[in-house]
Amino acid sequence: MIDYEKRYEILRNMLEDEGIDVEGVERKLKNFRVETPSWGYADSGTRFAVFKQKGSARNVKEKLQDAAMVHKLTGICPTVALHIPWDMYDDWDELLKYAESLGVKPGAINPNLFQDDDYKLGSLTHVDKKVREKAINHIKECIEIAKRLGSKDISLWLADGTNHPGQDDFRKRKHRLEESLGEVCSYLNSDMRLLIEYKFFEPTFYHTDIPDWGTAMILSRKLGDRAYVLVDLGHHPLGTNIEQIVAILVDEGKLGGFHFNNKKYADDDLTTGSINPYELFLIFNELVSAEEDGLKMNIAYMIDESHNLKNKIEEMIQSVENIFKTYAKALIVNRKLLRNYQEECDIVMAENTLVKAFDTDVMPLIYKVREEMGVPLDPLKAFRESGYVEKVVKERV
Ligand code: RM4
Ligand code: MN
Ligand code: MN
Repeated sequence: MIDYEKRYEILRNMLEDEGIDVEGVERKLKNFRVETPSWGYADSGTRFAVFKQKGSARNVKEKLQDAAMVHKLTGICPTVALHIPWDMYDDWDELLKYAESLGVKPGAINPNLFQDDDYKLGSLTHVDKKVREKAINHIKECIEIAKRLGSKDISLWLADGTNHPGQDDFRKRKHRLEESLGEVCSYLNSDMRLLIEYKFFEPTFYHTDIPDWGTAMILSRKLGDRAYVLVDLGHHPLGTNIEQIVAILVDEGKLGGFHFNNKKYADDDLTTGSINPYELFLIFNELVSAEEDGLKMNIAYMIDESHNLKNKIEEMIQSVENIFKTYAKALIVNRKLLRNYQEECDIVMAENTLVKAFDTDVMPLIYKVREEMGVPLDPLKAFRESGYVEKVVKERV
C-alpha cells in the first residue's frame, strides 16, 4: 500500500492556499476518460517487420479482454476503439454483450481505406468513381456497425495523397473528397460525429489530401454539424505548436478528439508524454483553460499507439498514467494568477505559473482519486502482480 496521506495533506494545503478548488480538481479527474485502441493489443511492427509477442491478442475478443484489464486497473478507460476490418465480427450484438460482460464498450469505429489495392491512388479522392463508391460504402458499413454497437464517433484517417508532382489535380481531388464526405455525413444519425484526422505525410510523400488542421477544419465546416477535427499528436511537422492548434480548434467549436502518442521524428506512435511531456502539458493547459472559460466541448480522448518492444498492456497503462498525470497538472494551474500576470505583461511570472504546475508532484492527488474510485494506486505494479501475462501466454497459443 502506498502511504501518501502526508504528501496529500501538504499538497492539498498548498493548493488551497493558492485558492485552487481541490475537490473540483478531484471531481474532474474522476470524470476523465481516455479510450484505448484495439490495435494496440495485437501484434504489430515497424515498416520492415511484424514482431510477434507471446500472449498478444489474436482477435477482437482478446483485444477487448486486454483493454478491459487496462480499464480494471486504471478505472478511466471504459471504451475501446475498433478498426474495421481488423476487428470484423459476424455477430455485433453478441460482441457488444461480450464487451459489456468484461466491463468495457466499443468506442470510435475506424474505417480502413489504406490496405486495399484499389486504394493505391486514393480512396474518397480517387479519380475513378467506382473506387470512391467502394470507399464510401465501406464507411457506410462502419456507420452501420457503430449504430449497432451504440458508438457515436467514426474516426477517419485517409491515406489519400500522391507521390509525384503532376500525378493528379489537387483541386479536383479536393472536390471529390468534399463530395464523398458529404455523402458519408448523410448516413450519420444526428447524435453521431465524423472525426477527420489530418496527417501531412505517409504513406504518400509528395502530398496528402488532408495534410493539416486547417484543411481538416475547412472540410468539417463545409460538412456542417456532424464533422469535427481529430488531432493525432504524431501528425505534425517537427516543431509545430500543437497547443495553439488545439486552442484555435476549441475556440472554433471544431475540436472533436485526440489520438494521443508522442513523436521524436515522424509518426512514431511512441508512449504518450515520453518524449515531450511539457508539450502534452501545454496541450492540456489549453483544454482546461477553455473548459474553465465555459467553452462548449465534446472531445474524444483516445490513444493511438501500438507497441512491439514493450509489453502492450504495460505500455498502454504507462500512456494512460502519463495522460492522467498531465491532465492533473493542467488542472492545478493557478489561472487567476496567470491571467493577472498576462494582463500586467509580467512574462516571467506568467510563464513561471505554468512551470510551477508542471513541476508539481501531483501523484498524491492521483492516489487519492484512485483510492476513492476503488482502483489500484499503482496500476502497473498491480498488473505485474496480477499474473495476467502468464495467464494469457498459456491461453493464447
Ligand atoms: C495512421 C493514423 C490512424 C491509424 C493508422 C493505422 O497514421 O494515425 O489513426 O488508424 O495510422
Ligand atoms: Mn491516429
Ligand atoms: Mn498516425
